[in-house]
Amino acid sequence: MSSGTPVFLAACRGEPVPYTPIWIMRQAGRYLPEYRAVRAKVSFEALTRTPELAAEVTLQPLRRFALDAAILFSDIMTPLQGMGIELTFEPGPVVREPIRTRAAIEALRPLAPEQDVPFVLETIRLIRAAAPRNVPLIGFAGAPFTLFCYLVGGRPSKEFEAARAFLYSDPQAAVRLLDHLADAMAAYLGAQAAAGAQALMLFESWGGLLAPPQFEHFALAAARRTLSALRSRGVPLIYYLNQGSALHERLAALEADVIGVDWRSPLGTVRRVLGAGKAVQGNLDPAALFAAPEVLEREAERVLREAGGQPGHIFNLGHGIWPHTDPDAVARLVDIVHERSARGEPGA
Ligand code: 1CP
Repeated sequence: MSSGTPVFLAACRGEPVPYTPIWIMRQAGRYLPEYRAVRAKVSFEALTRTPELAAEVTLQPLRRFALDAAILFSDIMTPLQGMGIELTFEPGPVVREPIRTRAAIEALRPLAPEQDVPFVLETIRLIRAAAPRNVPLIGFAGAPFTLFCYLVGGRPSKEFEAARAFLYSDPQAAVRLLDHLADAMAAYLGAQAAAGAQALMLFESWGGLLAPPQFEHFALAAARRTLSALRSRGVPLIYYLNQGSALHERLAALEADVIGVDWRSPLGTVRRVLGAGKAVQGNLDPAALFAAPEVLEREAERVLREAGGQPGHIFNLGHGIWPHTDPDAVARLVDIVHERSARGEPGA
């Protein structure tokens, strides 16, 4: 690691680090009383559209915990509003007119980030001006297929029946919509990097619903389109795949530096499947934060051990932190990860 490179960025690139960096998906959120105090006064949507407030809640967890990265406070659906999609957060995203026809796909506008989502770019500038230098800012977007699930399905769902049926009933139209979303997210993430985001992450929360051939043909092809367009930005690219245990072998050739892994797959297995060129991020079960301190410690050590004491591991949860988590458990987790990994145990 060259001196001065933040530990999180070095780990993304697979360089040796003095300790394993940690950040937590949804680290700005309802489990923090200071976040709830802000949300008591404004709606979620107003919060994401007011740069001073979105920057403030992004910074809140950094004041409490020695986290190694910040993540922009926004939502994966926010840029779609800029493309002419009407939606509300209830609290999950609900699309007023789900996209089901070729005409609806052709009517979608391309995204022009500076005009359509200037508040996101301004939020990034404010965070960069205020965040500690050794805590890089992660920008993010929804992966095309995950956005497709909400756009076609219309609302949160366990199975996303309408979206998955669409892949089979009109595969060409599905690819057209996915390509459109892939290009929009490439523009969106590129603008985030230009505004100061130091790593870019795609959330593929629903890719794990697909069988391997459909995952490859629809979800992965679209994600690849987005990531390839971002390669030249020179910032680490992270692809988080939820419920991906049957799909990891397909990710070895993806243009991402880091693969985010849910808690169902042991990191050792994932690393073997991905090969040496990729870093991994994860993958503690969010439920482990409810365990007694010694159990949490044991579980965190197990994740470090699975990661193998090799460079290229960023500690995280396997999915977003739950709203009723005790913040003190997060403080303990951050300390455990830093202390154990700095001592070189129990990885080696
Ligand atoms: O009213 C409220 O409190 C709104 C709740 C909320 C919040 C706090 C939503 C609606 N989005 C967010 C913020 C958010 N969403 C962040 C913040 C940055 C952070 O600290 O991590 C991020 C990264 C997201 C990303 C997101 N949104 C994902 C991908 C990650 C994941 O959870 O798998 C997904 C799938 C969404 C959709 C969404 N938006 C909101 C909700 C409640 C949901 C999930 C709906 C569902 O279960 O289908």
